[in-house]
Amino acid sequence: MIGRLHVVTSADGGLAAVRAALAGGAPVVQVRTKTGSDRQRYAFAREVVLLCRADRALCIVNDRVDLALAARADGTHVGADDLPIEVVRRIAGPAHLIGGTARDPVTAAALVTAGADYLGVGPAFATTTKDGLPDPIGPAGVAAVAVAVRVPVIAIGGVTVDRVPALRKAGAHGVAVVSAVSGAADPAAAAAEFLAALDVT
Ligand code: TZP
Ligand code: MG
Repeated sequence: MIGRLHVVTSADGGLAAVRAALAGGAPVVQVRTKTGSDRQRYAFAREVVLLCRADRALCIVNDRVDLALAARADGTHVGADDLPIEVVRRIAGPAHLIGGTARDPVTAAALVTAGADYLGVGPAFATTTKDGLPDPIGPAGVAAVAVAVRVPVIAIGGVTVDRVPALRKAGAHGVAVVSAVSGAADPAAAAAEFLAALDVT
């Protein structure tokens, strides 16, 4: 089963925040880059893959299966504007982890049928990290998805340590966070706090 804490990279944190999050015990790092050339994005992803390998963590690349495969990452996380999951699976093969994004049970079930290994579900709460998001679905919305699918549900959007218990109670397997770890003053301590809240030792 995939790890419960997915630390998503942020522009401000960069590699230093990734190193620290891994030191704090993060089991999964998602490389999320929205700017820069493909060469730069590849180089960053490759660095994160190597850091993750050294700490036995998984590395998942957001949006782009080509960058994920080029960097030899463990998986790709795709949303509604990215390549369809069936296509990502065809390109990447059976061993590649594929995450999909859903905010309702019908979409979630379709993504699982298409081959998603886990789902990012949200935004769970309001966040300023990503523009143009729909309204937060709250723990109740997360629960509606969690009961509809058999793959791990990873809640994303405005997740803080204090909100972990409600999300776990809603059936979330884990959480994905940007600002609460990658943007924290001490990402190692922040990751460790999340893991304690998620009951991971
Ligand atoms: N997708 C849905 S919410 C979100 C993304 C990338 C941003 C989450 O960032 P934060 O800082 O953990 O609220
Ligand atoms: Mg995307």
